[in-house]
Amino acid sequence: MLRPQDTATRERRSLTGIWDFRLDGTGAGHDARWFAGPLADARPMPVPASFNDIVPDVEVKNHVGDAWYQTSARVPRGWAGERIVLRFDSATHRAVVWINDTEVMRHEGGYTPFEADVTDLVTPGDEVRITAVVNNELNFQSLPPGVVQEGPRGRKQTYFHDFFNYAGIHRPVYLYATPTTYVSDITVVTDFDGAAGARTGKVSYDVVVSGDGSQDVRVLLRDADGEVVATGDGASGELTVQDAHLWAPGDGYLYELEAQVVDGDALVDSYLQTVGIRTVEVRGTQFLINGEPFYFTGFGKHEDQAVRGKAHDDAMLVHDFELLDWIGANSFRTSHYPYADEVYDYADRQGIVVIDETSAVGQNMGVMSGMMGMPAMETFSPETINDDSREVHAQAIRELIARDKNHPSIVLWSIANEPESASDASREYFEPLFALAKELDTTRPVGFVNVMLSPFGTCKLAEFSDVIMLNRYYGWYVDTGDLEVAEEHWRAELQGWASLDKPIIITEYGADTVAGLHSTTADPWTEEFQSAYLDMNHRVFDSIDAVVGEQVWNFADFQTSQMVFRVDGNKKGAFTRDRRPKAAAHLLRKRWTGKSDPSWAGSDRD
Ligand code: GCB
Repeated sequence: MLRPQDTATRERRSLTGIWDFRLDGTGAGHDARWFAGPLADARPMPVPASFNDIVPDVEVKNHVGDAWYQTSARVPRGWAGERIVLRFDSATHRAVVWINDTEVMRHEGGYTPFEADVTDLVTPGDEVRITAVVNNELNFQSLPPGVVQEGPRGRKQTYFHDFFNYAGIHRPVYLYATPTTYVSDITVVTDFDGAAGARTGKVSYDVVVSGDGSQDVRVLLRDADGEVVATGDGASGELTVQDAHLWAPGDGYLYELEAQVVDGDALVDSYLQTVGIRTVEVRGTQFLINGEPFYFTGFGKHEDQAVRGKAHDDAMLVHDFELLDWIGANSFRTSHYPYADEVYDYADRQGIVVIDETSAVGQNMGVMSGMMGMPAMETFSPETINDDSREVHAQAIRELIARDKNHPSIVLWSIANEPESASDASREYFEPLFALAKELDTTRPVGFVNVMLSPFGTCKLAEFSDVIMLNRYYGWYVDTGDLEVAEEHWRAELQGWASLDKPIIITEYGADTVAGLHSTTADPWTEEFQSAYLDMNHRVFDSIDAVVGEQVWNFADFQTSQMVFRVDGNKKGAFTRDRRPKAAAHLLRKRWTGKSDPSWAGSDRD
């Protein structure tokens, strides 16, 4: 599914703004046909935004169930004769959408787009009513999973992942128009021959055209200056780029492929696809980008901020990338769900490397159920995560790869974070999902993120993973505060993993740290401890060649559900939630860039 664009043949109208909104905890709105007229008793709600923190009301914050959104929009009169589409970039975790009185689409999964052709339901020049009911319940067949329990004060949502269950319409909504014969998909795969100076880039393309008109395709590839450097005829082919400028970490050089549908000399449709020419390969314990060993520095992130919750925001996007640059991070993981399209576009432009993750987080009853006071349960069983869940998971992988396949910044798919991975049941569940991801994209490695509860020697999924991704908290959740012992234990486990002859990325290591809390003895929760903890980890990583990356947990402090071991959220950020650096940020900057700030460590300034 291609994103809406403004091109010579296409136009879009953003529906972001303030919509009408009403909670519906009992689900009465469906039967009462709330979509069939103006939403009664509505309050204003911004789109995009999570609804939870907009209103200072615990009923809104912790709402479980349906939430209705409604707006009206005038369909541009110039769209007569065009194909008209309604598109949501996401709605968390599922939605049903109506145009006027007609249901036009349903979608499961909170982090990928969905759209419907509404041409027959709208009249250019007229106003339409758009209603969406968004549901935020998590169960064993949703991603992520959760359980809704009846409590003394109504229904309560429990889940097994460590971030707040923000919900709502988190990303832009569009009405857009294309010609009735149009480019409906593009796949681009790149390669190159030769060395710097005489490098020939190869861009294989595959363009899908839908509609009844001419199916003739022409493509033009332009360089960053807008010069056409290659052209092709036909829906698929390979373009050759002399003296190609590669996309590389830190050098987000992009070409632009224009896919045209033509009818003789007439232009029927035009779609613009950015292209970064680069290769990715796993060889032995090395992770190669453009044939060169790459070492990941950076973070696991979250889409999380005050007020907006998980809503996309360009100011925060650019600011976060500036901080990544400042600190010397060359990469991040989209823990623990697909992020907004804008994030990957910007990563492409900035030359930041991305590990792209599905929203399969919390498939592990062992990690959280004890802490949440829930009875012990099997993770994978007919009553819990089962075949239906796997189909939802498979669909999430399909939608992720379909949406993100053309981003040069993405070098690795992560199909799950910390699932239970030591049982035969987990192996049975996951084996076909690894196969699916590899079949859908033969150009990128596929992996999953392993949890501490499944240490080296016990994991039944590592054999399917091209890269070993480990989340480890030696010195924090185990050997708490005892960094010497933690270092021994950590090194011993890591040496085991290194024997598998696969690259290892440490996708999480971190310690909760309250900004401003200090001690001379580096006690847990202080800024000194966070720094000492990171130093210890770095000593371990530096002693093991198979380690090809370190991503600190987390880039910034973030909101979680209420738990006794969370203080207004998770505090493992190198930055606070409002993006102020903790001491650890300066330490990381020194390690990753060699630079230190004048205000920090005065004795070893640049
Ligand atoms: C993990 C999870 C992450 C948590 C983190 C923590 O292993 O992957 O979602 O937030 O630990 O801080 O406990």
